[in-house]
Amino acid sequence: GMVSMNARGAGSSRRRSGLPTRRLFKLKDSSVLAISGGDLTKWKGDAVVNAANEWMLGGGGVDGAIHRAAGRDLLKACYDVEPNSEDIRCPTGEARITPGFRLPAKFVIHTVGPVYENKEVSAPLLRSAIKNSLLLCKENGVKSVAFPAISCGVYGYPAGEAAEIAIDTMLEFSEGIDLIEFVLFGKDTYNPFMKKASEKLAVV
Ligand code: AR6
Repeated sequence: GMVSMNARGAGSSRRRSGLPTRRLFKLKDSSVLAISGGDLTKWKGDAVVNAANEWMLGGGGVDGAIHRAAGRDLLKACYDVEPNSEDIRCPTGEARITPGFRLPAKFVIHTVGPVYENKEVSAPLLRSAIKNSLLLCKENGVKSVAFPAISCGVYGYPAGEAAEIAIDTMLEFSEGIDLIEFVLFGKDTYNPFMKKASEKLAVV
């Protein structure tokens, strides 16, 4: 992430300090999609989505930040998720839920996006990761959820392509969720995600 996009303050202080604007768009029914810049670990709401890996025992990027902020109890809860015979707790495209522990969010939804190969192979996996995260929200009464730009860091997904898939999937599966927010850590994701949302969605 970039220094200028650290999550500090909110509302009007955001603009004065040069932090990016938060914008609201209409999904379906009464669901709202928000796009903002900042640090997901500071986000207050029912759930944050973690861009995890298949082992679910932490890592770098947003995964590392979430584990640091939530504390060791999150690692214990992840460890307790039943692994398959290959020690995989969450196959690519699936999602698992744990408490948020010391995070302001009640839950963490851990999902694993694809390592980017090409549009044909990777798009269905990214779509599945987002769909399964939203289904877990519904099963657990989550009404507000924040997503990072899944796969857009070390997994190498081009941000514009990822934004398109994420927004399309949210349009399809947002029913019953009041607020879905992208909390984006740098211009490299904030700009393409804002552009796609502006093209596809009406503002609230
Ligand atoms: N808040 C919001 N977004 C963040 C934060 C934060 N605190 N920190 C980073 N990002 P990545 P991936 C952004 O690499 O590509 C981990 O090691 C970041 O700038 O975290 O899905 C896992 O353990 C980028 O735009 O996730 C896996 O092994 C976005 O989050 C692997 O990385 C996603 O970048 C997953 O790779």
